[in-house]
Amino acid sequence: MLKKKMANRLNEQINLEFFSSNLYLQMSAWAEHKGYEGCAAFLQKHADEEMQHMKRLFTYVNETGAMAQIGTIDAPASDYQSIKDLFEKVFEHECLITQKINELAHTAFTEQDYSTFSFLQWYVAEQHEEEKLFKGILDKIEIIGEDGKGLFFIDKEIGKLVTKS
Ligand code: OFO
Repeated sequence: MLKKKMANRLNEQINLEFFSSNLYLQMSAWAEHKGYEGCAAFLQKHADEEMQHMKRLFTYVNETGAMAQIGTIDAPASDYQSIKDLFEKVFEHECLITQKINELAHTAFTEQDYSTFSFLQWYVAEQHEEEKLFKGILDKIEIIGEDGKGLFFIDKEIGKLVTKS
């Protein structure tokens, strides 16, 4: 049975995962608009993954005697300076999510809610993967460079990630 405090925190995370999904979907629209089809496809797929993150939490809250509560979801930014700027913002956002997951795990532990603590381990591992993935993309952008045909190759490389995962 979830305590009120824990249920509230998990509901906040449901909201954040929704926001992540909307953010990446919005970013995919920007990428599409600018002609970066590979990035757009990748971001769309990632938006779907964020919905899965949301659903996993949604189900857990409902299954543990509380009720999932969807709140107001902030509108995501829709303008970016460049592909590099966009992925820097993705990376920053993922670091924020990691921090939030760590705070959730801390709350679960200190509340002696070991079931939730155990449930959250999936997210702890997932955030490690997410940070690695987006840091890798930023490294690629740095290596290829945005001059000349660079952007074309960056878009191609990021597009390839859609089939990899
Ligand atoms: Fe991108 O990990 Fe959920 O929010």
